Amino acid sequence: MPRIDSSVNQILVTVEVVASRNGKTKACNTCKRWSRLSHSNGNAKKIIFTGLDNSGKSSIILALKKSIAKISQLKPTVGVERETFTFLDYTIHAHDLGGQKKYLIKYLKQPDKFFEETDVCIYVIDIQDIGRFNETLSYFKDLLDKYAEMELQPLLYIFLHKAEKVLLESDSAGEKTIEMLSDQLAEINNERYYMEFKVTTVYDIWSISSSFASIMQKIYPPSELIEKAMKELADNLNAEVAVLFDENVLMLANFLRDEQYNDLVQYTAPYFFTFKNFETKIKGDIKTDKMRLELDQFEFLFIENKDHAPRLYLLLIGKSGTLPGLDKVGEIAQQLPELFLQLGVNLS
Ligand SMILES: Nc1nc2c(ncn2[C@@H]2O[C@H](COP(=O)(O)OP(=O)(O)OP(=O)(O)O)[C@@H](O)[C@H]2O)c(=O)[nH]1
Ligand SMILES: [Mg+2]
Repeated sequence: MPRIDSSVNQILVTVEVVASRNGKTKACNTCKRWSRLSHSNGNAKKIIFTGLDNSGKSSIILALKKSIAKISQLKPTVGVERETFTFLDYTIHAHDLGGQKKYLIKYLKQPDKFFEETDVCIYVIDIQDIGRFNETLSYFKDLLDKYAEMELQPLLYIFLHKAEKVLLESDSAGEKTIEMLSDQLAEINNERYYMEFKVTTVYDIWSISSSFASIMQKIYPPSELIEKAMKELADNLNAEVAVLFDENVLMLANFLRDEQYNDLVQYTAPYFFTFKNFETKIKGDIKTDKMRLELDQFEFLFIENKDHAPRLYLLLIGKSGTLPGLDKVGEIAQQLPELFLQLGVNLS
């Protein structure tokens, strides 16, 4: 890397201040970009979806794939269907185990074939199907016994599903059902496995996506997730550096392709914040929510996310001519709080 003179006085070569657009940024393809960039990194996880037939396993997977419209056309799953998801740059192998009786018998007879190397087991129960509670509790017990025999320690997530009445209306009977089921499941588990309960419905997609995000947090430590999110952002924008700050110039997350860029960040970030503080004093209607700076063979973009409280600031550094236009970068910056929220990372 060439030597960089980090004196603030010499940095000011060109500052391009771009007028802000009013209103919120329209939805962009960020999510698609995140997933398109994903690739297997040898850190793939196996997630099993199991439970009785008709409990909603395949519907949950479609909800995660944002293919809600297809739920009405779902047919009972024949045997095991394998799906591959990407989450940031992790690969998730989801195994949707058809729940008809004949299949359950088969899985339990050949557990090695179906349950080996399970990292997470999502056990789905239709909480509206009271007549089949004993049946589902019995399969759950058999399943846990098989995991014990195989000496596996999957993380168990119980999706108490079809809970729209509980989540979207107030349904005290449904709440009692959930409590009763949770007690019985906990008793069967008898603290053998890590187990969490999630209340879900396809009528509230957030209930499913946030449950899945919390599973991801459990599998991958949040700091690692943040790092990966910033790396994906940098890769996506051809940036050498991507740093997220709060308004006190506190670094919330960063990705540096090379440690040597540290100095550049350290010296340029305060410069942008200083300029921001002058905004109110500048005559005329000059906005400083998007700034571009060129310095030698580098360019810098500084973007403010005004919709998030507290405000977030994204600093990108790239080789000259490689960073995208400010509008594109602005759209992506708008998506950051949502992404971090989904990861359960508290930025406030
Ligand atoms: N009320 C309600 N119905 C749901 C919900 N999720 C799924 N369903 C319905 O439940 C039925 C069964 O859903 P599937 O996803 O096919 O169930 P499955 O567990 O995959 O069933 P098998 O493949 O046979 O094991 C379908 O008619 C879905 O529309 C939900 O949250 N609430
Ligand atoms: Mg199915």
